[in-house]
Amino acid sequence: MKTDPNTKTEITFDDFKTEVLSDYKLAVTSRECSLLGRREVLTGKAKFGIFGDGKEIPQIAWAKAFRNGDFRSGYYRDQTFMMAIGELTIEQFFAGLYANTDIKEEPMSAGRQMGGHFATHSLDENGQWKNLTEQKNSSSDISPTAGQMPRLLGLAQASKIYREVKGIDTAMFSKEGNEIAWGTIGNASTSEGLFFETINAAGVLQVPMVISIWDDNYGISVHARHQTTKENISEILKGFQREEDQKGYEIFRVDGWNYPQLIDTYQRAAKISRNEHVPVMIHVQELTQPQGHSTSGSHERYKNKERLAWEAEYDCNVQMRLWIIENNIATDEELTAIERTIKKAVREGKKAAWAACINPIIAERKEALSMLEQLAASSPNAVFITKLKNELEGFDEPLRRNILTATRKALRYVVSESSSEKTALQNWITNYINTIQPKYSSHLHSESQKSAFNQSEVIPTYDANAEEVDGRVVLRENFDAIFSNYPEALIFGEDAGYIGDVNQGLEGLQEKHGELRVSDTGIREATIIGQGIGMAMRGLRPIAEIQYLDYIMYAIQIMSDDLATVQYRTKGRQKAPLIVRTRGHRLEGIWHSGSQMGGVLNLIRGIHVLVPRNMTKAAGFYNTLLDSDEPALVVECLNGYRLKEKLPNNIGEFKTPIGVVETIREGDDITLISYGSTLRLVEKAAKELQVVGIDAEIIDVQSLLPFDLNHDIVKSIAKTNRVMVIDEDVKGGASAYILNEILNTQDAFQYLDSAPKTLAAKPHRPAYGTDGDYFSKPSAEDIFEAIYDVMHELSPADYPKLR
Ligand SMILES: Cc1ncc(C[n+]2csc(CCOP(=O)(O)OP(=O)(O)O)c2C)c(N)n1
Ligand SMILES: [Mg+2]
Repeated sequence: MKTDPNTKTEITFDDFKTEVLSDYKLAVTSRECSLLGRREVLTGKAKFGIFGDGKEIPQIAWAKAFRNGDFRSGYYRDQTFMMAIGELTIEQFFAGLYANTDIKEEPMSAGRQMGGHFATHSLDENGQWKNLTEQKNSSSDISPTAGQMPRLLGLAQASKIYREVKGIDTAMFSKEGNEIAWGTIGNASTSEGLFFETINAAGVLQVPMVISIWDDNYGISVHARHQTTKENISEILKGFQREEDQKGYEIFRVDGWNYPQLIDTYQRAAKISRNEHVPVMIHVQELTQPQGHSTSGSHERYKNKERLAWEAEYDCNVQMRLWIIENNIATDEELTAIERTIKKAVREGKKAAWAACINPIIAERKEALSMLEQLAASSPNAVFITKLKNELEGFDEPLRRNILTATRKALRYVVSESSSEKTALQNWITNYINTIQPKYSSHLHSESQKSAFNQSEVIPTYDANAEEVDGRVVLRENFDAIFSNYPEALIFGEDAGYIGDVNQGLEGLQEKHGELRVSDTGIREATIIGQGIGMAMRGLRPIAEIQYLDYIMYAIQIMSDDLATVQYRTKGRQKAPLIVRTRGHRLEGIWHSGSQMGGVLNLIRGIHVLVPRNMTKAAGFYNTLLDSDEPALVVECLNGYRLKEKLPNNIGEFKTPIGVVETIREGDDITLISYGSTLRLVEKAAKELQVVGIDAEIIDVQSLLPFDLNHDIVKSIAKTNRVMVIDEDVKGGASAYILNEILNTQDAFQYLDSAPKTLAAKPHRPAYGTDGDYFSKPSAEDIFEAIYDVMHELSPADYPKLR
């Protein structure tokens, strides 16, 4: 089904005819998949369908320009393209629709994403890189409209880095930066901020990115007049057009039903972008949606008769067919015969895909039925068990949950019996869940050798007369070592380049390591993250700097929807080990003091969240992360850059372990759990509590996600029998998360002699003045009094009320 990527200049008519007919066959095959796919949803075999009908021909033209090593970052309309590059068969198309959980059958996501969300495998089954230069690559799609754009920027930038930075081992990733990152987006989705942010950034960076806009005049039911100024995206983006003396974009416009023009346009676009590293925009107009937007509704509701008639006439497949006949390439009869054969092939592929999806479940059901039958034979409650068995047997298209519902419910009928059949069923259920659960839950994190969980601690060591330096110097020296040791590492962000970041943790490093590796970016947090995701997907080790934690809100959507889900949504076949560096906690004012940790923690499961209390700990985290293959957010303490720390003599080597807490003060009366800047206040309060005879143990969490993997906190609580979690997030935020871990995961309840407490900030953000912090976040006095109150409750005589 593959098309020939090399459009030859001089070919015989037969060659030409073969290529054209092969393209037409592909267009018809893809269309037939869309038509049958819709029917599968309407009859209930699949849950939801969104297809590429009406966009076939431009995608075939695009595929001819797409080479090994190139990357796609697109959206749900691109099935024809995926078929054209040989990465989607009819069976796989239907396996996606049916959500087959076997990655061999459904290589896009093993049933985790709805159909129409495409991907190729960058990693093998052990999480090792494949040679990306020898295959055609598609980054894994996400559903939020325009969410593919930030990543596209990074995929394109990687080529620039590989072409221009010396010393990187490019063997698996790039051939002299000759790869194009190809994006696709719907016309309506260009209304999103992420689209405009990416377009501007790619123009500034001058990266080999070709963005195709599939314009069908609609976004679901909403017409272009509500979406786009002048109803024409390439018209309003004209100002991006490059000029003789000014860098910018090359912009093309082409009709989506014009096969020869499309081929010509894509060839020209590829040449410019690949050779010159110039971004290109292709506005593909006059596209249609033969079946409407998706299976959720019909477009007859919002398109008038004229529009529907126009769409029928300008359907790109219909136009290609006409063109073939008009140019005497093939006859109507030849084409009809081709269409008939394809219809049959798609029907058969669909059947095979359904069998591959349902047969394993039917086999699992057979086992369950036999267990139930045996259980019934051995139980006085046979009637009830047999009823469950019959129900399970009655499903024409059983689901795994039907199997578990029947078997788990059956156990309730034999709860007070004892028989070998009961034990057998109990074991069967446990084994079944253990086998099946990973199909739905694996690979939230890397499961490779390089997983951050496999990294062990390397303690910082010091000369006897180690110098005391500002914390930022420890960081700077460590980043210097990182850029020397890892040629593929690079850092970028607002003010991160020339001045070496707002706190000078990168001072002098641009001069030393070059403008491409230590660079300034525009003010555009979402695409800073996108640069990182894309480059990390292509084998580089980016560190994306978000200037302040407060501003991560602009980036949190893409971190949550894209970065956090890369491993999970590809079942471990893609990764983006991006390090996000930021600084936060306790400075001043509403937007420079933020600790929206609870929100962050809940939104980015899949990314490690690390909160080092000082710059040595932070540097150690960067060293650990660079040796692992996972994404992480590191929040440095904003008020810690000028505090003195000893300069280790093993800079670049020491490693802070991930998911490991540290006891920083030992005590017997109460365990205090905290992290980041608040820890210094907790330490101060603990010293003052000592004076009144209260002996507090302090644990630095360090790593919020993952959390205390060794369960050291509960060991401390077993000793002190009391616990308080203190942080500067709002109530119910990170402190509630920590307490939940302690109570539900570590079962600390049994050791507690006092109610477990949290002490958090006021629900508002801090006022700007120096007193703002004191009256908004827990102060040393608040901490002292809260702990004192716990002890007062325990023994009012020893600890009389303070006020
Ligand atoms: C952020 C976000 N908002 C809304 C949606 C729901 N949605 C899915 S597709 C779509 C319309 C997209 O239209 P367009 O970009 O023109 O692509 P087309 O489907 O027409 O090819 C909408 C609103 C979404 N997926 N993501
Ligand atoms: Mg549209």
